[in-house]
Amino acid sequence: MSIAVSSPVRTIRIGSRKSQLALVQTHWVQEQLQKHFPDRTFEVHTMSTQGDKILDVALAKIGEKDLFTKELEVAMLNQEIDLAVHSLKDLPTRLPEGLVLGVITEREDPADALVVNAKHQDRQIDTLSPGAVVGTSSLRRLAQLRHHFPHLTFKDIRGNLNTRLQKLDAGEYDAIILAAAGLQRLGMSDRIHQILPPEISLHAVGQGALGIECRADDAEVLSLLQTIEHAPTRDRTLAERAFLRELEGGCQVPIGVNTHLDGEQLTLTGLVASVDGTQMVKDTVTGTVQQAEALGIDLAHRLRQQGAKEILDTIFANIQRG
Ligand code: DPM
Repeated sequence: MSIAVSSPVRTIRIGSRKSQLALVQTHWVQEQLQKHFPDRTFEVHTMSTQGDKILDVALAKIGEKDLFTKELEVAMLNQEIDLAVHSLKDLPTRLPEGLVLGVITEREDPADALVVNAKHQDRQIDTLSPGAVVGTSSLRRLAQLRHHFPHLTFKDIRGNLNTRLQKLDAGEYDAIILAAAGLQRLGMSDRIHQILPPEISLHAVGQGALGIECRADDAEVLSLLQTIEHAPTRDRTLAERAFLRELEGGCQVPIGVNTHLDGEQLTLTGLVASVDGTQMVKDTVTGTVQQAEALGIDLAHRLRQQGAKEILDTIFANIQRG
């Protein structure tokens, strides 16, 4: 008589930041994986990152690219967790040795949204009164909005989504700009007053999608992750990320993008702007999805020829000066 020896099935440990949005995203991933692999155990381990702790300094001044990912990456390399769920736009375009972007899941609406104080219910971004105070701490949003609406006043805003909405409702701001995707995932779509069209605001690279990072040599986790891949989102965001990587841009630079997929045809628009919104270069490239990353690189080269390098060098020099 022979006894079947079954190796115990490995529990998969999913790492997450502790913010409400991060947890909603992580639990969604856990649920999807559980659906595909009902016999396995997926555990969530939460941890704080540097970006969660430093709340009083403008993000752009901190300058580090891995602010929201580093602690999770260290835990992965130390075998304490097996994968980490990130908002793709917070995941640097270059990952530490030994880690890879295992999968990209389906994107929500990648656009930026205008959220207003109740007294401005009848206004849109282009009808806010001169001097109206708009809250954002994204250099990308700031640069583009200053360019189009120089009569508005812009003020830094930090904290999680609920904190920001409270500050808006308390009257500290007339309006704030947030990613539509974050509001949608938290069940607060009703707060989206206006979706900003790409002509006004090109979104951040990867905005609205989730990126799941894991160890490069963990074939088992890599194969589990394949079940939740969304190919159209992958193709679009790989082009966007190649564009950003080629420009050597971090998370906090005035670089915006927009992608459009029509069958096999991928169109990528990118923009680089100065923080004051006075200088702006923008271009569009089209190719097939198989060329996604090459398209991103091509667009970066084109914008560099049009002056993007000088714009970015000035910004980096200013950040370093503090
Ligand atoms: C990055 C930026 C912001 C976040 C910069 C940018 C916004 C910072 C701010 C790279 N990460 O977009 O130009 O406004 O202070 C962040 C949000 C989400 C992921 C919130 C938001 C949710 C949307 C998503 C913060 N990271 O952008 O309103 O998952 O794409």
